[in-house]
Order: sequence, then structure tokens, then C-alpha cells
Amino acid sequence: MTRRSRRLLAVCAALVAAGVGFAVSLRAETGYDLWLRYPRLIDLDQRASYQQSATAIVAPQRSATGDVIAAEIASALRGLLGVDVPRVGQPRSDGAVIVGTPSTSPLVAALGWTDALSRLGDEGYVIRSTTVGGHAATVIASNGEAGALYGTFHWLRLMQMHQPVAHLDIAEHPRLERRLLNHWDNLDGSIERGYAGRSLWWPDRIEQRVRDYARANASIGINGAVINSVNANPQSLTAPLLRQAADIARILRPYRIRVYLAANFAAPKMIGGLTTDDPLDASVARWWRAKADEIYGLIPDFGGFVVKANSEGQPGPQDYGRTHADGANVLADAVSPHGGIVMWRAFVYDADVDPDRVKRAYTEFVPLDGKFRENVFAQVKNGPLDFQPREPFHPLFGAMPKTPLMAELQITQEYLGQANHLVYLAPMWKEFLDADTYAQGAGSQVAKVIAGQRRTGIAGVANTGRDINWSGHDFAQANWYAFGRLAWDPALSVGAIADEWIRMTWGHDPALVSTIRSIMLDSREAYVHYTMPLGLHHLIGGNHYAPMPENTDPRRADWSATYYHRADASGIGYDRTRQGSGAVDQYRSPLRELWSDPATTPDQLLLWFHRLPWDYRMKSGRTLWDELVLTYRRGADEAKDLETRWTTLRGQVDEQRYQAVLAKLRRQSADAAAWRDACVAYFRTFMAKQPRP
Ligand code: GCW
Repeated sequence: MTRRSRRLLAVCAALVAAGVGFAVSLRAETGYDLWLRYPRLIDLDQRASYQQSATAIVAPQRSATGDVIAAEIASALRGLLGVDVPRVGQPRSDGAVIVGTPSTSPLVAALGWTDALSRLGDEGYVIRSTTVGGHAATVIASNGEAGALYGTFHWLRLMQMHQPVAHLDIAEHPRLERRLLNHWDNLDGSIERGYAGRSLWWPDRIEQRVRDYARANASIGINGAVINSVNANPQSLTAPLLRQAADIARILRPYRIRVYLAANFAAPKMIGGLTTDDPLDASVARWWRAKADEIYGLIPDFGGFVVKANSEGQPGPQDYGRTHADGANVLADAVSPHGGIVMWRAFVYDADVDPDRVKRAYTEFVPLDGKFRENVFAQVKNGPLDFQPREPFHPLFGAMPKTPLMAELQITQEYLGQANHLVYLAPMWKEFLDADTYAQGAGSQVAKVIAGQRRTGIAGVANTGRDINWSGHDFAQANWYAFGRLAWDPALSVGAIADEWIRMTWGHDPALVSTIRSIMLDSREAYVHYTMPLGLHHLIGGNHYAPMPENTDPRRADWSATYYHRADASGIGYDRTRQGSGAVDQYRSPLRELWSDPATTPDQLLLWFHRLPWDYRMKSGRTLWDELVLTYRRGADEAKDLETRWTTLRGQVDEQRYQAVLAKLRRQSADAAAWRDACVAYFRTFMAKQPRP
């Protein structure tokens, strides 16, 4: 070996040892670390400056959350900076990070920030560069331990995002109180509409996995988990299962995540040996109270129940001629002495209520406004049908002023390509949160309506499972991330959330970030184009995945595709104007007028609200048929283009995740072409028979 090549080798070795270079940043990754990868920083100046601001950790002692905080900071700094930062009791030099609350930390108490902290609440926090005992320090302070934990993750995110941390003055608080994941996990470990492997906790659990799940949630502010499916097995309320729930709660507690359970309304009969589940029967009320007492004995911070009743075959109060309010209230009274809540789902669509499925929940629930106990939420999906890739907002938002509504979003991609298609859902959720309900006149956006209630919350149906990368598709992690961030602050922009996630999950190179961002931001509209152009919806069969526009389900009309598209020689679409089902009248002015007229209905929702002839003239000047075909083609082209854009990233991200995502994108573009071909061929058979003038 020549002297020169030896020197070169030595330099390379030094660089690698210092954590510089491709070897480090492009090591194979499984995706297990999510957005908490903490890869070694390459920029030495930046590393040095962070090191100055993080010479020691002062975190609350004798507090499980304090230990979590200290451990997270230590492992993040080991990763990012390559240093072991000690946990100390007192700052003895410049650069300590002091985390705590006025009651867990005498240092924080001595700062005199109590008023400011109590204004931000137990989950809010400040992060400030200041002086403590004569030493420069960063203080992460909150009124509550949860806020201290969230502030810690915020501070770590600044470094993960390569932001300066030397002169901080940040104050934050969540806009919604309950930020929950709903797990549709069955007790046998299967997950309803889960595409990422089996349940994290049923029938057994890997403690470290559950802990890492909790860390990830804490990093985005999730503070509750419903750990069993809303299609609830009554066994989940029996003593052995409650002990398991308590064990899960024990693991989640330091991360400030409360456990909630889905309750089966027929539990008193099915597991309690009662002869009735009638909510107005005294023995039933007594049973629920005793059950609640038992649960709180095991899980003192238990959050409460979610209930799916009289929906899709689940039992409920209507089995006894009682109302949803009667049903919710009996459970609400049981948990109320313990501070618990009930989330009563409004996902009901009894065919007797109205011929149009999208009208049924509103029709049933609006008359119940004011009849629920104080600690009941009505839990309402974002749209009136069922998690379609695009729906108008659910008309219940803004229509039940006396009842807090908990918005339910779906993170798992049941109708959005499951774990095979890359679809960044934040734009869809944002469209919902920003939709103006006109409940109190213009400017009554859904986000404002739900944040302005006396109790506030939002739930997301989780997409997590035991797959090594948690969510099946590496990009589905972004939806988990985005849900948490929007639950914390619905005003955040989808681009900003994407940027955070990309930089923490994939890397910082500007070209890399902008390519991935463009893929993500374009993905939802592409998906809509190839699966539900112009507001067509539910063109699927039982697997909710592949195109099946011909599907006519013998069990229920409203599980059929034909019920929704109504295509025949005279036209296509569902007439929900006043001449049709009248669903538009569940919305306030001016929406009901705008959406009654095809000319003022956005193209994106045209066939949701209208039934139109094939030669209807679109705003573009094209016929409806031509526009439909064009949109299908466009969607398929766009899917192909997502794949093409991804291929430009070869070598810029680790090969393992690169290949995994590429394989999924190939499948997606093939699926999109199949959607286009199947739907165009099917609808053409009707269009071709249209009466010609
Ligand atoms: O989206 C539909 C799903 C069902 C689900 C139901 C619900 C849990 O297809 O699997 O059941 O909604 O939200 O209750």
C-alpha cells in the first residue's frame, strides 16, 4: 500500500469513526425506529453547538415519566452527537437541560413561571434558554408531567430537524384534550382492517415493542389508546382480560397514555349473567357501575369506554326500544364517579331510517342533542359514509351544539390501498378540519367547532401492528405521525408535517426532501383520481381494495357499488339534491344551495351529490364521460409517476427501505391501471347505450 493510499484510508477511518459518511447514514434500516432514528449528525459545527447546549440532563427523580425523559434524551444525544450525556441532580456547569414541573423539580419551581405554566395546562410546556444557578441552561417546563415529556420531544425534534437550540423561547399547548388511537384489535391477535401484522398486545405482548409504541405516541402527543376493537368481544370486560389491560396500562402510563376499552353493550347478559341489557333496568345500571369500579380498581387512570351500538349487527339500546342516549348514559353514569368518559359512536346506518345511507346518522342523532350526560362524546367519522378517499364532512359537525363530538379519522388505509399504496392522508384530514360547517356563520370550520366544545377530542383508527416497520408500508408511518401532529394542532400545514417526518425518517438532503414531499403531497389526489373520480364512491367489493363497480351485495343494498353509482344508459351518480334523497339539506346554507346545483358543486364531489347524463357539460367544456375517462387515466399516470419519482432516490436512502417502497409503488401503479381499466370498461357499457339526440 502506498503512503498516499494509507493516508486516505486513515482519513476515511477517522471520518467513519466520527460518524461521517454514507456508511453511517445509509446503513440498512428496517423502519422499526420510525421518526426516532437519531442518526449521527454529519456537520461537526452543528454537533459542537448542540453539545454545548446539552452537557447534562436534569430530569425529575422518582418519577417514571422523569426516567423516560432522561432515557430518551440520553439515547437521542448518543445517536445524534455520539456522546454520553450524564444525568445529574444539579447543573454544575453551562449547558444543562433541565426538565420538570414546579412540583417535580425544585429548579423549575424556583423559576417563578407558575402562572405562565398553568395557562398552558398540564400538557402544554415552555422551552427556554435561560440561566439557572448562574449557569446557562435550557429549561423544559410544564405544569404537568405530560407537558414535560412533550416538551422534551419537541426539543429533540429541533435537533432532529437541524434547527438551532441555543436561544429558545417556545410555548406550546395542544388544541384538543383527548388525542386517541382506536385499535381495532381482536383478542385473538387479529386486527380488523389491519394491514401490518398482528396485534401489539393481544393475546400477548413483547414489552419492549409496546414501550416503543408508547414512545412514538408520546413524541407526537397521543395520550390515549382504545386497545380492543369496537366490534367488541364481551370477554374483554372479564377479570382475566382486564388484568391484561391493566398490564398494558402499566407499560403505557409513564408515557402518559391512558388505556380505554371498547365495551360490548350486551356484556351484562353475555358475561354478567343478567337476563337483560336494557339500559333503563336497575340491575343493568348496577352491573355497569360495579364493572366500572372493578376496572378503576385495576387501572386508576382508565380513560373510559367507546361503544359501537346498533350498528353492523352490534347489540345496543334499540334492542330494548331505548335510544342511543339511554344507552350511552348508563355507561356514562358508571364511569363518571371516576372521571371517565364514554365515546358513543354515531356510525349507524339502519336502513329503516332513510333510503340514503349517508343521511341516517344525522337523522338519528340530531334529535338526541342535549339528552346525553355531560361525560359523553358522540364519536363521528369525518364523512357521512365510511372513510372514503373523499367525502364531504359529516353534517353532524356543528349540528349538535350541546353534545361534544369526537372526530374519528381512519389512519389504517381500509379504503385507501391498505398497506400497498402510498397515500399521505394529512391532506384529506386537513380538508375535513378546514371545511366550513357554517354552524355559527361563515368561518365555522370543523376544527374550530370541535376545539370549541366543553370537552374536546379526536380519535384515529390505528395502522400499527407487529410488522417490523409497524405500519406495513414505510410511508404509512407518516399517517400515524401526521395524525398525532394534527390532533395536537389542526392548524399545522400538511407540507410542514411532511417535512418533519421526511427529515426525521429519511434524511435532510434538499433534493431528497423535496422529491419525497412531492410524492407525498400528490399521492392522495392521485388515489382519488384512480378510485373515485368526480365524487364516485364505494366502487369496491368486500375486501375494500380492488375495483368492483359491478358489485351488488345480496345482503345489503348499501354495501353494493351499484347502490352508489347508479349507472345506467341515462347517466351516473347519486342524486342527493332536494329532488333526490335530500341529503344536501343536512348541511347549512350556503352549502345546501351550492351543492344542490351541479354548476356550483365542486367537480370533486359532483357525482356524490348529483346524478347526471353522460353528455353533461363539465366546467372544462368536456362531457361527463370524457372527464371521467380522463380522470381515471390521469390517476393511473400519476400513480406511475410516483414510482418514477421514487426511482430518482436510489442510493440516497438505504437500499433496504428503498427496495421495499419501490416494490409497493410498482404494485400501486399496476393496481391504479387496473382500476382505470376495470371502471372505464364497466361504465362504457352504460355510456354506449345512452339515448342520442
Ligand atoms: O369501515 C367500516 C369497516 C368495519 C368497521 C366499521 C366501523 C370496526 O369496514 O370493519 O368495523 O366501519 O367503523 O365500525
